[in-house]
Amino acid sequence: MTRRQVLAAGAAAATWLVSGGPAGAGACTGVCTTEADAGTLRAAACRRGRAFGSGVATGELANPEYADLVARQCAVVVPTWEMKWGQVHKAPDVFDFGSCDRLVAFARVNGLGVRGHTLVWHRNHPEWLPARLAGGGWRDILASHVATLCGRYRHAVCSWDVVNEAVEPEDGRSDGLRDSFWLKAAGFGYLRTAYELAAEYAPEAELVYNDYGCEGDARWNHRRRSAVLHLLERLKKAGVRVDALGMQSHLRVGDAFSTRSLGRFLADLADLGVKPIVTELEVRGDRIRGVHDKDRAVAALYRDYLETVLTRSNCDSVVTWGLSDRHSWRLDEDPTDRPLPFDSTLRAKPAYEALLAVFGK
Ligand code: 9MR
Repeated sequence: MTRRQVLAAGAAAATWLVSGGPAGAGACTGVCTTEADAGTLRAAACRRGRAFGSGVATGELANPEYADLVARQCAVVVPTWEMKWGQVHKAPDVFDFGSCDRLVAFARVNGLGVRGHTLVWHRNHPEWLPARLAGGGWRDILASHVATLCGRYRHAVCSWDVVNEAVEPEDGRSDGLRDSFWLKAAGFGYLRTAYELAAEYAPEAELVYNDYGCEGDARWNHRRRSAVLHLLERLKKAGVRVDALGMQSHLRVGDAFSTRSLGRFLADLADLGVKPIVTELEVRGDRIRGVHDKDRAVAALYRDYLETVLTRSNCDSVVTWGLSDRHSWRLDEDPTDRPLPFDSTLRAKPAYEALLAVFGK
């Protein structure tokens, strides 16, 4: 089946897909091959036992040139939208896997792994969810959601963002947790239960806690780091499996950044037995004028940041939030920004060279 046939075949292709081959062996590095695609980000990362990938929306793959670029450069894809609760679980007893199945089928046909994003989040949820959780049935609702998604994609998803963005120090709680509708309905129990369920229904997958704001060196970054470490420690003490911290890595040139303090945070994670992975990387250069200077500055931060993470931890997966500037969510704020490795015409930029160089080290 060709890539385009798979995209057109939709749900039927996914049924074939989920009844297929073996599950991923924990992390997404199991999909690495380096033979056919020398010179790509995928090959450069795989050579050192790491997986490179990108966030993708199914609709973007309608462009064959872009689909080819993703298939060549990536070992892993992540649905940026299609797997979220609001898309797949629109009514309590109704699941819609149409666009998600097409993306997963694309991955399968091209030999790519899939990172699942995300089982629990306080955003992009269906309207019915908060009231139902508050009504007391949170455990059953969560169980049905996790069992259905993890079960359906058990043979495709090598790594799950089980919970996304559960800390918010600004909410003023002493434990640093976000005062979300999840927390209000279930307390800490929703976090613990989400990981217990994921371990049960996705036993072969890597289980990740995913969050933003742990990369930089501003005061708010330090507060977020503390809250994240506290949460991870609590989950570990509760006896649940959390394999990795997904560091979203939405970076911006000019923000406070220190390799030393990032190194300390990575050491703290190692003490907890939690591996960092990079899950949604892009670098905004909106404060820099001129394409040439902007591209250089963006590439330099890609290099400095990844060099720190890759040399000071056991990070084995780097995912950018899109490959081409054409698809970056950051362009909503500044349409002239250039935060991703390829420009809007799919030409490689200095950021791409920086990634290749860092992966080669
Ligand atoms: O890039 C994603 C965008 O297309 C979606 O509309 C949005 C809401 O679902 O989510 C964006 O991705 C977010 C990710 O899921 C979590 N971290 C922040 C990302 C950017 O907002």
